[in-house]
Amino acid sequence: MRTILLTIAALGFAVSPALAHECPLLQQQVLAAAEYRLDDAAFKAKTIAAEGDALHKAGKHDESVAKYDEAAKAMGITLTHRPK
Ligand SMILES: [Cu+2]
Repeated sequence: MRTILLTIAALGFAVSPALAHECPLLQQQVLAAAEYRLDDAAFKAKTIAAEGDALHKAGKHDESVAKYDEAAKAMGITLTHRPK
């Protein structure tokens, strides 16, 4: 049983990057940076990040990543992308 679970876990790791892309990681970074900021830039970034989340859920991951970069730029931060 343990071996089966480990195999499933290993398969999940192998497959998930292609499926999930890095959008959730980028969203985390944007929201963490915006969390305690009340300025317009952070508000704008959260709005753009919400659009990015919608694109991610629609399966448009490249467009989603671009949105998160736009959100980060609005706040003057740089996101750490996962190496390709
Ligand atoms: Cu995505």
